[in-house]
Amino acid sequence: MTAPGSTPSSSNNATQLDAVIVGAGFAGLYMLHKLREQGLTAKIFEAGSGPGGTWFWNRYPGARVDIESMQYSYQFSEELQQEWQWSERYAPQAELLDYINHVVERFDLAKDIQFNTRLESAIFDEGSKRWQATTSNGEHISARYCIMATGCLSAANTPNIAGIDSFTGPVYHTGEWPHEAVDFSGKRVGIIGTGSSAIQAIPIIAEQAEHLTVFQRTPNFSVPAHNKALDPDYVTDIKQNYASLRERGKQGFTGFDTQSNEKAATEMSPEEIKAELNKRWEMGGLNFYGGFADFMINKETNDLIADFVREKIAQKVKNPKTAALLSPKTVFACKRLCADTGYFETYNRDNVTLVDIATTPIDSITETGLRMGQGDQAQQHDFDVLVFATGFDAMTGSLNKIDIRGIGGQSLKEKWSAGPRTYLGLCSAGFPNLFTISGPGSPSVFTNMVTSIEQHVEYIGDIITYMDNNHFTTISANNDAEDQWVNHVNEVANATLLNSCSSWYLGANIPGKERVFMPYIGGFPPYVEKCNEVAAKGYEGFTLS
Ligand code: NA7
Repeated sequence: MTAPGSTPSSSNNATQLDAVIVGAGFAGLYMLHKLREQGLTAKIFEAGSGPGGTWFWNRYPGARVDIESMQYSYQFSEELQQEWQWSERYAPQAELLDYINHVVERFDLAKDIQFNTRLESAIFDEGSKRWQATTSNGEHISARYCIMATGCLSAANTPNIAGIDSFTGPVYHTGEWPHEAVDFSGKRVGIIGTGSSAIQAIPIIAEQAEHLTVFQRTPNFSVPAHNKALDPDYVTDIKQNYASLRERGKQGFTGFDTQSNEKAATEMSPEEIKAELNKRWEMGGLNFYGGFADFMINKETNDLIADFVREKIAQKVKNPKTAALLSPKTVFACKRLCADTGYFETYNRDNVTLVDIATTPIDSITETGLRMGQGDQAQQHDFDVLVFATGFDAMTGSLNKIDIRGIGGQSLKEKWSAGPRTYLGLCSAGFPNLFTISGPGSPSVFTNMVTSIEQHVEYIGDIITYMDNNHFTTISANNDAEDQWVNHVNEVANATLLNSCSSWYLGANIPGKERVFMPYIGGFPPYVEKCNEVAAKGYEGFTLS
């Protein structure tokens, strides 16, 4: 075993580390910083050629964060949050990447990151109690801890459509966008998907392209982002008392401050409800989540919001048939709410066509476009460029790409074949010293990801300190604690309306994937309280040995 503080070394051709970290996004970078501060040797392996995770890969036109930048940023360093200047309410992808590069430089992280390298396998060696990992470059690593900072939305999903390779023009996926600018001018563009990525990209592509055809399977709820340049006085105000905003964020259900109304709609008069809806519409973005305390559990309240947004869509889109097609039929926020800038208005342009692929599904991709329906019903749509905005194999996709094997050679992918099983979203029984940052079963995507990541990183750091102080070699989640947590995650999800649609939260967007609600939707504060209780009881539910 490598003692904490030792330098990485190679023995038996394996690089010896205290911790191997997979992924150089927000999670991996802070984990590296944290462990180095604790005196451990750690190294990040990252498939991309640079840091940034989500913000490295998702470079599609219009990509920007949907949580306000003053909150969607690290809070572990007061100096960092004071010195960084966000220019817009919702930072665009390029600025987020600048921020991440600044963090890498500021904390001198690059020397412990290996880019262009995928972790291919991580096998727990029961004899040495160490993780033995191999990379895409054929390297071997031996580490006491294996920390998966692989992200919740990192494995891009390209649907398996017949003839997919036959299209002769350029093909892009929003989640794997090229680094060089893509010029759509004078081009006929086809885009498949109308989720958050498409809703951000469509208005911008439509401005450039000769013609844009949008292939929609399910319409989504979207509210205006009201993005704008940040007022310097507002920024100064926040920075003078950043801690109080951060504290309000942590007290909020979602881990960010939405200026929540604590009342359920049932406790409000019709006038109050109307005023609240209008207020939320004006606030814009995911602040909509803070309008009514009962919108996720009470169908009537949910209908009020859904009808309100549907009415707004009908007002924005001139062609009533198009407006009806764009009008979501699902429960509000059953799929993640989108925040847009001129999305619905884009359909008023002459060069944009909306095509319903729910009624007439895509049959195949052809050399010149795609074909819908079959026989007499078949329709051909031609374009020069094809964009897949078809999302991700969420929460488990990036973990399943790695051959992870724990006690007795058990594969994590096999263990999770009927849905992911974790204790607190952090550890899975039978996989000692393996941690997932914002893994399935943690609040993750239902919260401000950066806040959740920081909580996980600090919690993992504390576990490691506890183990070192008490001379423990391994920590393992107990089966019964895991069962109870999985049941709790399911119970909480089942009490909401969110099981009622085919969202990526449920894995329902991936054919063949078990339909299980993966994130923990009990709220950030109760989750943190549970984690803290577990720690206070000497990591109850874990076996330390
Ligand atoms: P999403 O939200 O999963 O959206 C993917 C879109 O692609 C959605 O409209 C899907 O329709 C559509 N899709 C997926 N597969 C197909 C096939 N086979 N045929 C036709 N249409 C398909 O991904 P995004 O990248 O937009 O956003 C992911 C998250 O990133 C988002 O929630 C934010 O958190 C940021 P469907 O709804 O499945 O019918």
